[in-house]
Amino acid sequence: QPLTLDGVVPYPSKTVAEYLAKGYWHDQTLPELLFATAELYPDKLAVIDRDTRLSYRQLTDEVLRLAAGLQDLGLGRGDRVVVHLPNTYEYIAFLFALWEIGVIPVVAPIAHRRAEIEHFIEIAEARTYITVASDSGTDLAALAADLKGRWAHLEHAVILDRRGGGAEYDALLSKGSLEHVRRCSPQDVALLQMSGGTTGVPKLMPHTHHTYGYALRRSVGERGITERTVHLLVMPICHSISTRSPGFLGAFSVGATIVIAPNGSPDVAFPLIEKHRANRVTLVPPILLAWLNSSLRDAYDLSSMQVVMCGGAKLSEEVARRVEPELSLELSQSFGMGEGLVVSNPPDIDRETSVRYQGRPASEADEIRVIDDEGNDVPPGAPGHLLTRGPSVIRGYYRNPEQNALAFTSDGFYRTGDIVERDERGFIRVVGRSKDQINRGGEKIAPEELENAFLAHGGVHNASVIGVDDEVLGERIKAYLIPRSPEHVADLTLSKLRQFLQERGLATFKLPDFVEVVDEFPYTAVGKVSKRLQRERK
Ligand code: J2J
Repeated sequence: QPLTLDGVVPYPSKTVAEYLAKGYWHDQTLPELLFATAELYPDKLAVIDRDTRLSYRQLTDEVLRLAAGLQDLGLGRGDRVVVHLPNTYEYIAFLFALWEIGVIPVVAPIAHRRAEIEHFIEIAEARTYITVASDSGTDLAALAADLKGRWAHLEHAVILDRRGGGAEYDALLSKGSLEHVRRCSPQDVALLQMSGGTTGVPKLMPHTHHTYGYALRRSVGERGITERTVHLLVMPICHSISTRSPGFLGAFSVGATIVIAPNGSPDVAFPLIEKHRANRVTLVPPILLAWLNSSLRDAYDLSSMQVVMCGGAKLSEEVARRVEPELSLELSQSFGMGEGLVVSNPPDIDRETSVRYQGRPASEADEIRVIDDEGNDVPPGAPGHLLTRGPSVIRGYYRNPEQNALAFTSDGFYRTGDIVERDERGFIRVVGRSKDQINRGGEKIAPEELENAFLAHGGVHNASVIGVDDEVLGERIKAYLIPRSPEHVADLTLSKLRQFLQERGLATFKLPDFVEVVDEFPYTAVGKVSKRLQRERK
């Protein structure tokens, strides 16, 4: 029996039946996917992380022990647990162990801080918070201790050592081992994942075993991932790029190996490629640019690397053109979103398409509409708003009817907020954005969240936050501030404001790159702050 989780918009039963009948959704949970592969390839390496190398058999053994430990904490089907870990194999073990006992992980990037974590614990009524002792100088153990007293539902905190493992992890592993049986339904919510922000507080996306299973199978099929793939995972591990596009789940569906890197910078990634003969990687554009321009390229043997997948933000054509000649790598662009849809360029596509387009849907079930401001479909080649619906796309955010009314049509299409052009063949190019969001090298920032934080500053009368063009990151964050009074101007410097926002518990990647104090904002005819004019004036 599927679990009903309050605050989740269900798929119409007709759609469920159709997706199952047509084979888009399989009768398989995510742990079942891992266990099936482990039967086929018990001794193949599943994951390499620092000095840890786990075969599929070892990984599944560890998952079942961890599941026993988590069950011993009193966790069970439908409970929510916030998982806030850096790129480590323990993250993967926790996810499978939680799924194994039917618990729903709420996954948070390690860059998140107090403000985001509090929000997730509260909205999901989480029973446990799993994190590391510290990250980049922030004491997360202290944060956990502080948070634990705040809500009756938050019963446990599990604190790993700074880079994973540690006594609390070992204690969870010491409770024996569960037997692998189905404890949840593939139709259940598998995880709650943060969406790229457009609103004052981050929204959570409920993905089921069905939606994730579909997405990872498409991604693996499209991009030729096989048991011979050695995928270097460098992007934040909880992002859907690292999880299901194709990510570790895609890799585990075919018996491939995942090599985990803490990040994608050349000095970290290149030695790992050489050491483990990695042949695939997924990068965001600024990291790809760093690889292209790195003086370390000659210092390491990168000859095993075959395909670089790039997505998350617009890749400029000039940079795209450099990849194959300079890195001797196949470039596979992709365009996707946590809400579901991912398109990518097939491997055999011509060079011009692979450079200029981000891809096309892998299946007719991935429904696409490109419409004008009035809601009419536009002809091929014309720009329009992208709407999408399908077996990978959620039908609404978790516990958020207000945003759902705006972001989803009544017949279940997600309004992506992206402006795209689709050619006669169905290939998509991203040409702009209608949503109020900043894409800083693949990190998504909601201006409204920052504006709200600025408004809590005693010296700020009003705030408007925009993205300004940047050669490397695509965009950077600029805040225009109107001071309460002339005496306050001295407090509104970039460094003081960054410190203020950090103390409010905001993740570092959301802090502004530039601040400008102004007397007034430009307004539109209807009296709203005109971000378009601000961008033009900057
Ligand atoms: C321009 N904008 C892009 C691209 C994403 C695979 C790939 C990416 C994501 C992702 C993902 C872009 N060119 N190539 O989850 O599984 C912008 C769009 C989009 C938003 C979604 C995956 N690729 N974008 O980036 O949820 O604006 O997912 O709507 O983080 O990133 O961001 P996110």
